[in-house]
Amino acid sequence: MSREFPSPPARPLIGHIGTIESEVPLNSFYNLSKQCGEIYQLQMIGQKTIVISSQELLHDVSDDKHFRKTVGGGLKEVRNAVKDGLFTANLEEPNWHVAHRILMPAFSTMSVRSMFDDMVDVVSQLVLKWERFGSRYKIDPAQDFTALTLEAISLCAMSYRMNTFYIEGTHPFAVSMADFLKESGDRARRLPFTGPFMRTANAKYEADKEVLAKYVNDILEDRKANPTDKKDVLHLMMSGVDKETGQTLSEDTIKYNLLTFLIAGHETTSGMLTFIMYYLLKNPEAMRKLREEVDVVIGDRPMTVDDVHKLPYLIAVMREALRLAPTAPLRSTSPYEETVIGNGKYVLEKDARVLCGIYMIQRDPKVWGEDAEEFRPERMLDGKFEALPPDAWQPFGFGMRGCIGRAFAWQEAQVTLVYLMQRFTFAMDDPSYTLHLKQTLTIKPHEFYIHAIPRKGKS
Ligand code: MNH
Repeated sequence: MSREFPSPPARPLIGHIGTIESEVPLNSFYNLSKQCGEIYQLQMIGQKTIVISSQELLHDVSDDKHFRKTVGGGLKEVRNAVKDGLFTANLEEPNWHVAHRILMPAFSTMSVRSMFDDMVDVVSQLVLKWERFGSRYKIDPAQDFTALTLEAISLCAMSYRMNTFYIEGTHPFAVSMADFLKESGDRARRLPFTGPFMRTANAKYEADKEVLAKYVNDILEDRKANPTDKKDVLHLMMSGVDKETGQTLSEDTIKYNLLTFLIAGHETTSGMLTFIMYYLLKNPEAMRKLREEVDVVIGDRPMTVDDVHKLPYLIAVMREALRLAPTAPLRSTSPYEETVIGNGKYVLEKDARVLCGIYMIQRDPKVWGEDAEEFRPERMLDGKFEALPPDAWQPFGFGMRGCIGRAFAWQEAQVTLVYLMQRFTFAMDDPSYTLHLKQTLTIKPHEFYIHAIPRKGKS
């Protein structure tokens, strides 16, 4: 049994900070897992981080009784704007428990079904934009899908139109959010004593935080001034009572969670849609099968909420894209007590910082075979997904702290992809493009552009 794990060469004082590339840290984590194996340790600013990258080890630490989510690194910096909102709260914080109990029902499959019409509204705006621009226009799918997912979460959850499709370029809120998240990540990698000297970056950071807070404030004030009968997520936030404690959510807690949903609810889903576009364009046979499924099952009629159960190949495509490109590629956890994992091989000390390399784990050749790096939706079909070993596929996190927006993201992606398949065929702007990643807290394809060609007689 070992307590110390393989480690790449370190440098004095800064340890492994220089070992991890700053543009796409994930590439370094991935390469180190090839080099060091399923568990390795890094020394970062005096703190030891243990990185795991196999399904077996992920399964061992996916256990709410013995492990808890830790909010460190970039995520801790995100707290500067959202404090103890659902995503960034520590389990010791009572507000997490109260907000979790009040808000879980708002994102159940049933509640999400009731958001179907609003989702169609938003997707229709994207379709209209791409139809108007026509096939010659070079689309930045990451940007347009970001507009889509931001509009969807604000309209569906808050009945508030940001009107992201009616603004030149990227919506100021989305710009501030992306910059805020980027700087939060950068701060976590900077040496501690350099922070105060980053004057320009710090001023920009504060300004971005204000833009975010201002929008959330507007959304809440707008609702107070214009009460509605619609029982949306914002309504539940303002009126919900926790059955266990009798507590309601304070105004600050409402704001932190509104911002949490706007942040957590859009980057991951837009990244997922962009990766799906990439993988479908790189794998024409998968594109063909998906188009055929949509044409046969739905054809030209408008999609209904019940269609989401009738498209197994679409679901396989979504699962396979999130396997190869989990848009939240890393998560952190910690054992409450000293804990042995890996079938007696490894000892984790109490409170050890464990980084789960979901991105690597979902390519574990022991689980996925020699073609693990290939996009093959067929491996998710015909009961094969259900027969996977536990936690082999874990893009939405685990247990108590798992994603609250999973059903929402799922339905949103289904509606989007069905509408896009019905209306367009697609081509890559540069057919020789190969995937490189852009990483903030999430990942998406970098500098990937497409063309959308309206299907004749389909509009
Ligand atoms: Mn989401 C937690 C991935 C869409 C709101 N989400 C998580 C976690 C992962 C994750 C992983 C756990 C993180 C951790 O352990 O530190 N989320 C995704 C992915 C998609 C996604 C891959 C889309 C694809 N998430 C969404 C959407 C919303 C949302 C949409 C909002 C509507 N997610 C959350 C919130 C949490 C979370 C809130 C925090 C839950 C908690 O800890 O209580």
